[in-house]
Amino acid sequence: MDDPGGDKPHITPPKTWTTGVPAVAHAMEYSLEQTSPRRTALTLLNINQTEGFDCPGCAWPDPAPGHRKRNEYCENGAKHINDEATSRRITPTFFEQYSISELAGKSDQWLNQQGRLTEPMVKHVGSDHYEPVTWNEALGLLAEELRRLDSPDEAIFYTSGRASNEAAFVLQLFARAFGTNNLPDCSNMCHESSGAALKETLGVGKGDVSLRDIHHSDLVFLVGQNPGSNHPRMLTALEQTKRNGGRIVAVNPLPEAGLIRFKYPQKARGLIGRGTRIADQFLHIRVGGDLALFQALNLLLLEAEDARPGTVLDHEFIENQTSGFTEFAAHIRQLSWKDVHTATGLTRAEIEKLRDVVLGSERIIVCWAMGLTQHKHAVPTIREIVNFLLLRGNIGTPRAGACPVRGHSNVQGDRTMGIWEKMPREFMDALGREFSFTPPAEHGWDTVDSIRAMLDGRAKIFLGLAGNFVRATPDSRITESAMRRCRLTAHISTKLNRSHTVCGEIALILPTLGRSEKDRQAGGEQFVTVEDSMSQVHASHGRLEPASRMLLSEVAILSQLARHTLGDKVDVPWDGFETDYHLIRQRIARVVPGFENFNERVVRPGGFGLPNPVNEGVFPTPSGKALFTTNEFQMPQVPDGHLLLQTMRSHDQWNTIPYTLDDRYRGIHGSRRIVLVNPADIRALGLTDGAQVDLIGVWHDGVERRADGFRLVSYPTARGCAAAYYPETNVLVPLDSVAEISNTPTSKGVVIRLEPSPLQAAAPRASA
Ligand SMILES: Nc1nc2c(c(=O)[nH]1)N[C@H]1C(S)=C(S)[C@@H](COP(=O)(O)OP(=O)(O)OC[C@H]3O[C@@H](n4cnc5c(=O)[nH]c(N)nc54)[C@H](O)[C@@H]3O)O[C@H]1N2
Ligand SMILES: Nc1nc2c(c(=O)[nH]1)N[C@H]1C(S)=C(S)[C@@H](COP(=O)(O)OP(=O)(O)OC[C@H]3O[C@@H](n4cnc5c(=O)[nH]c(N)nc54)[C@H](O)[C@@H]3O)O[C@H]1N2
Ligand code: SF4
Ligand SMILES: [Mo]
Repeated sequence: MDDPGGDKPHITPPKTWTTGVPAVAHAMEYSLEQTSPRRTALTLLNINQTEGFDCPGCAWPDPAPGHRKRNEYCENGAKHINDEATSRRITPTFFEQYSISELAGKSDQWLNQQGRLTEPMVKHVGSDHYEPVTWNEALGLLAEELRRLDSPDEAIFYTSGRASNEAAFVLQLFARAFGTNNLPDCSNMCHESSGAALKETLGVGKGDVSLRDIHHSDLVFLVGQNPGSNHPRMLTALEQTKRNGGRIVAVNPLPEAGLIRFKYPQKARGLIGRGTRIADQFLHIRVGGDLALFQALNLLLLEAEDARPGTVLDHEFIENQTSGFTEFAAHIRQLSWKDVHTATGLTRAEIEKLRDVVLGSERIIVCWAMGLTQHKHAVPTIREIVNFLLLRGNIGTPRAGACPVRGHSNVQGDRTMGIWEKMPREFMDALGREFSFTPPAEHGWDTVDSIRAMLDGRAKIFLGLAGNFVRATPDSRITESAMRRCRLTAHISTKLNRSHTVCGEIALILPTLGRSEKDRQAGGEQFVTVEDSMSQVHASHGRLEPASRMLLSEVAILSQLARHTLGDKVDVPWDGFETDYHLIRQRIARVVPGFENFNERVVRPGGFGLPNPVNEGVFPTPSGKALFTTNEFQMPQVPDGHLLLQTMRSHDQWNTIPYTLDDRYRGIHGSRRIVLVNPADIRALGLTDGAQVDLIGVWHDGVERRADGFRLVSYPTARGCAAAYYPETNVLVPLDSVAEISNTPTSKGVVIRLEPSPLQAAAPRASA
């Protein structure tokens, strides 16, 4: 793939602080490159305002209505919104000019930079070009192919977390009325491990912490998370925590800028001076060492209790509200400090210091993201964090709890709406009752299983609601060949991406409105709803003129597709849904618990919070108690001469889409084919800083996985570890390397070796 300008990286020392004036300037620069000053101003004035649209960036919550600022967004939110609001357009002439094979040779960045998709397009069997098609023809064709399948289970309906609640509800209803639970989503690659661990131990697969809890907590852990780039406004909340006297501990193999110091751009204090120091303690852990760390911490707490009985553990809570403590404690007491040191790279003294911080804190919150969820032992790691929180009664009480920080702005809402290949029985029964049909009983395929099914011909049609499936998924080459084996691939998208260029025999581009745009239907202007990382549900009103008059909303596309495919086979008012989204919300209110009087409550400024029984001290587990679990000690196994690679985001990208080739806070400029390695490891491997290397994935299936032409950058990452950007390195993540239980690809635990690159700098890249 072309890598524009990727050959001349410029490396500067990593930053030790985030945000402030440069961040605002960078946001404006990118926005003005994409669109006019007027449109930029309009988008920025409407982000995260009660009458405006929800930021399409991450799922970090907004402050309560009376507490919002005029500019309630971060640098990256501004970039994400203006990437959507761009004035650039892709018209049918573009697809005449470029064949699909040519487009498949372009970089992710180039494809995104071409602008908004404006008209439905089709690629017919045998053709290498997309050509214009009417909506009726496009949806008619897709419906006909769906009806021709031998079984509804030969179809896959993927969702990425930007889709609204309304679109998600309609999609899952359509898929189930059609007859399948094949509803994989980006969550399968994201927080699936969090959901699995929390559901098992606490009975609810979501976090139990509010913004207010964060502000007033005594101690907040940030584990496996880079908030300075990926949840920037979280730093504002953490600054508040610190002002209220709380402390912060960061656990990360990289000393990320946002974990160290933060300058707030909208206050004088952020513009001058040194800003707020964020982390009081930074634990420079090895990749994959977090299970060992929390087991060690739990052991130290048990020993502190032995030394001063009755002063450390919350016995009343453990006795009345939990089960499994005795087995857990017996197991933890066998922990070996040698193993802990090998797994974490931390000294006992560092962990003892952490214990002292914990002992000095009454109420504790643990926040985490992809650094924990994308490991083979992700679920046990998060279960061990739950053990840690339970020991001192830090669950189900204010200012404390578990906080999986979600990625996509509505990824949590999509799940609540039923986007899941294995929704629980109660949901399926309620759905069936409401619409008088019997939803399929068998679980569907998640993302990894969907790829396997496409590979061996069990799946024939792929429809994506948002997202970029072939770049988000592991083992890029294998996944692309899986997609190419399909009879039909179709994508409901705002922007062009690589998934549109990796086609089945027939392919469709179904262009749609973005969240920033006015959504006019026969029943008047519509709004949609979303749920943030802290279970707050609120409305999002588009404010811009649509990018093209030919665009349909996601709800309209899905409702029309359902009508084309199912006719009146099920008792669903698809037309009504398209005309007036209140009618969808009425049905959601009757199917999904917590959404009673949805239409009335969601129009209140700021919306409403979904109830979480854990906050009432109720644990809907089979035993009615919170569960201590016994987790076998595990750590990644890395042979000598190899490194453990984590694949991560740069500051200037949105998931699979790089906006620029810079990663400012880490001091990387002008290239993404960079691998960060500790200087001692570079020496030990006999390599030199700045060398060109290939990354070779090592897995036991004998397939060679290679990402070539990377520049080696000496960087303060933990020993034995390496870091490089996703999606360029997805080619190295084996499809079969997945987390236990959650089946999440192990994107943060890839065993690699480095080889000096045979092709030196200048040659164009051939690999994905
Ligand atoms: N600007 C921007 N914002 C985003 C996104 C984006 O692409 N761009 N994506 C959104 C989405 S969908 C998501 S899920 C979130 C992701 O948000 P993050 O989870 O912050 O994203 P990653 O870049 O994957 O970063 C993982 C962090 O975990 C650390 N890490 C890696 N391995 C380990 C480990 O084994 N242990 C520990 N303790 N730390 C580890 C890395 O050094 C890095 O700091 O961000 C959301 N927000
Ligand atoms: N190696 C590795 N792989 C990973 C990860 C990792 O850390 N490392 N992270 C994983 C994670 S956490 C996630 S969440 C996934 C992300 O995977 P996805 O969610 O599938 O990918 P995105 O890059 O967010 O999708 C971008 C595309 O969404 C479309 N889009 C944007 N806005 C809208 C909209 O409003 N409506 C519609 N219909 N389309 C829209 C655009 O066409 C855009 O090109 O990737 C996963 N893959
Ligand atoms: S923190 Fe996330 S949701 Fe908030 S403005 Fe930034 S990108 Fe948007
Ligand atoms: Mo994500």
